[in-house]
Amino acid sequence: MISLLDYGAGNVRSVVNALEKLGETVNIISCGEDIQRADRLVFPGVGSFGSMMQILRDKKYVDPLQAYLRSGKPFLGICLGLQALFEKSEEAPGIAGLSIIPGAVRRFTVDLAVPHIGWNGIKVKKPSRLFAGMQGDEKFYFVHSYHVAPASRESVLTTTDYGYEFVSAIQQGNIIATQFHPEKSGRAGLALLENFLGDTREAVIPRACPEKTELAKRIIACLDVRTNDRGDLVVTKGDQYDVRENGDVRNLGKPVELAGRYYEEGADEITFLNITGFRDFPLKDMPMLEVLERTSRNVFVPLTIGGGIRDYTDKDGRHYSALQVASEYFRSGADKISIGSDAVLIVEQVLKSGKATGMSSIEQIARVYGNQAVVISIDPRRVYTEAPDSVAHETIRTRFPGPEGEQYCWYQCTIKGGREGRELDAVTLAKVCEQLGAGEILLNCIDKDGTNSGFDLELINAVKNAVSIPVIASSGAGNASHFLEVFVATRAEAALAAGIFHRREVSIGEVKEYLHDKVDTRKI
Ligand code: 1PR
Repeated sequence: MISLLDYGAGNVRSVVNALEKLGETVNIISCGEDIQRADRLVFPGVGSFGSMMQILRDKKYVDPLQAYLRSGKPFLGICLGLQALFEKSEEAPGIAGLSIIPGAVRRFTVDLAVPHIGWNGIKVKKPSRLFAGMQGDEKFYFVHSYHVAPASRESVLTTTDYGYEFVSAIQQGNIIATQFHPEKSGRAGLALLENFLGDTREAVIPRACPEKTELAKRIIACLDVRTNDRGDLVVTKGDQYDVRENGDVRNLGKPVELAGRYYEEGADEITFLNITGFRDFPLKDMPMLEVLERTSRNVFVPLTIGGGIRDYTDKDGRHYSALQVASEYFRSGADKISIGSDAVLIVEQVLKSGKATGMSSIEQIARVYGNQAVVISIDPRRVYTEAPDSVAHETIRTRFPGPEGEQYCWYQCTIKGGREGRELDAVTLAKVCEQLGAGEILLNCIDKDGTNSGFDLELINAVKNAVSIPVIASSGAGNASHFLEVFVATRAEAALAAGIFHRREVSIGEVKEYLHDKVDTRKI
């Protein structure tokens, strides 16, 4: 039996799933006495430092936790569960941490995208049983804007490079804590968790630790999901967003099975988009919740879910906030949620009124679950224009002139799955969403979707150059070389594809093999 501290702020289901996969029975802590009684404790922190410490205080967990940590019993902290061990954090000035390890938590000061999201390596600084049987060149999944800075090097177990070298795991006696998420780090992460559980393993420094670690470019598989005319939930795929062929919704497989296949093939992340979420309320018969629950039992890489995340009033007048919808998704196994149509409407409102309300879905979800948990999915389409100043939008000079020879274009945001164009451009949308607290941009392109003709590099550069959060390039991948092209010609942190993977035209493994030696990716 292993105890797990869940203070109710995010996706702990994946940690429970990973521990259960390894044969453990998990006891969820529900009071301070449970902490005292625990023999082994896992603390997966989620959300923000300030709200975490507040909840721990309100629940009267701080004293028993400190007593547990001083008892010498095994402890594994994950992400904020590592940061909590320190005295203070720049994320919440004036709020004390558990102060078990001298030092502070600092925000990244790098000229790179923050949050630091994705798969990065580790440099092991002292022997630990955590690494028994490992090569040392494995990558683990990180998602954070702050990192710990211990006062002394004694407790440092691993470091990682992101702009500069930061501490990515600590070990002090039986206290082990990692900034990365083992429960989201595929096979390597499960092996590390197993080593934590098997406390008789020999302490080692793996042989092939890198001298410098690198954040891998991520390859993401995307599953557009909807109910077909027979009422079956299917993975479908559009051709410039038209998912019907001879009148029927294209059926490319079942969501849970397909996600499992992509995990095995080496996808670094999996995204589900409930593409009719804008018209069906996602919590009504909850098929996507079940998809997430079932997927997260066997898939140990990050899961994103989008579609229908917005405020909603049902036919009986009952109101649901976007935050409630998102919370259900997080509880069911999602690590990030993605907001499409609602983001466009929010930004229009902010631009009109000149200020943010603090109450939009983006702001509320980012406040509770952290910026990294909020992805903005943009569905833009090209609109050509003759001169950059003839429209009130961010335009670009294009290498692919329009039908009338127009040299310029802007990218019009759409809502409702591309059905409705709005007077807002993708660059402005991305910038405002970043200011509101979004942590990542999923950048689709209606013109390119399903065409197999390669990513829209001009669009990706225009958006990437306007924001400092990570950008996922999406739409148009037709072969492995398109992935190389997007990583060489733009600074996108990740590339997403759907059709070529669903139709088995190119596998994720083949993409990674092609990129080998050219672009750093996570090895399968
Ligand atoms: O607006 O918050 O309810 O979210 C709806 C979500 O559903 C949005 O993220 C929107 O992108 C998505 N969506 C809505 N309609 C469609 C459609 O196809 N008819 N799919 C749709 C968007 C685009 C990508 C696709 C890539 C890669 N699909 O997700 O996977 O273009 O495809 P490719 O590699 O085959 O070219 P809300």
